Amino acid sequence: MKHPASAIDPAAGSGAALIDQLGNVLYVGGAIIFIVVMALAVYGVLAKARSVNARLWVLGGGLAFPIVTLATLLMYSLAVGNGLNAIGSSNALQLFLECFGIGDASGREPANDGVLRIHVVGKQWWWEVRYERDGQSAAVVLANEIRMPTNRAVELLLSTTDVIHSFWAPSLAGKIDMIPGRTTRLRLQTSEEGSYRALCAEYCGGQHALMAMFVVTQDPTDFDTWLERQALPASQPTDAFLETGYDAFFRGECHECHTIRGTPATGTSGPDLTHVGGRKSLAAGTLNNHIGTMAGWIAGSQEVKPGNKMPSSLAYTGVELRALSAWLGSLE
Ligand code: HEC
Ligand SMILES: [Cu+2]
Repeated sequence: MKHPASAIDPAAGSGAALIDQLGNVLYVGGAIIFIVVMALAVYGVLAKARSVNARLWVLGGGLAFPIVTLATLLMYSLAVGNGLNAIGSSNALQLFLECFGIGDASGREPANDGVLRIHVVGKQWWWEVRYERDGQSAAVVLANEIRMPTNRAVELLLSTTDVIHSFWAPSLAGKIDMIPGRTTRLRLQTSEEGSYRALCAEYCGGQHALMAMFVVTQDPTDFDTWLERQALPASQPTDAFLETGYDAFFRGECHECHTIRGTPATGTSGPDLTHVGGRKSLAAGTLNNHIGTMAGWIAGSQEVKPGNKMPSSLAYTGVELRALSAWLGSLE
């Protein structure tokens, strides 16, 4: 199986794959130049002074060679960097040749048509995720998980409400900071279905290491089905047990911090829980999502992630806690 977060084993057709190709050229090129220079140094020590043409070496090896090599590498890396913002580019060499007018760039779409926009807001220590639909910037709100269709460009608009965070999905794209007062942009695209891990890559306080999430890439039809479902309000409890869970939620302080669309819970300082049961992880990639971890998180959030902004809820009985966890788990 593919590694979920590896810059050297990137998802096919992604920005990370372009960066990987660029990296390989630089590593191999650097290694070859190092070997040649070392060989020349040894030769210089051993050879008789007279057999060396000093002028040729200074002008050729000291001036012409670095200028040509560095200029070529600069153009190559600029071409790749530019390609990361274009849609449908998959090959670093092709992008480089296009700088000289070689090859066909006409299949490339202009930057902004038909792009799916997703807002990602960094918080200490979780991620709010909002999908734009029909011109609405918050048509679908969730947390700690991004889903996107394969073979389609997605534009992330990244911001933060507190300190600097940094979004890095190593298998999919380069890293970009989330800076207070600014919106940064990052393009994601891949042809490969999978579940990739993203992490916060800029120290942002005590639980920085537990600020991760998943980027799930899926078939466009599956994605559309998923997005339709995310736009719906939460389903009502269907039996007495889930009803107990629902009541437990509203007896506690949960609704002051969490929104569950379709219920009276409209708090905004914590993640939107409308479809929390359908997510892969809890608490920003910290726990796999199932009834056991849900109960553990509710009763022991401060043990799992000390200092995070959700208090542990110790007032529930075992049955209430189980029912509450089952109800939240049913919100898919
Ligand atoms: C004071 C505000 C606050 C209260 C009260 C609160 N939470 Fe939270 N909750 C948060 C914050 C903030 C997070 C994100 C924590 C993190 O991952 O760093 C969170 C995370 C969660 C998550 C994980 C969501 C995800 O997608 O990762 C669940 C589930 C949850 N809370 C359920 C509850 C329940 C149930 C209650 C009531 C017993 C509750 N919360 C009370 C603020 C709150
Ligand atoms: Cu962070």
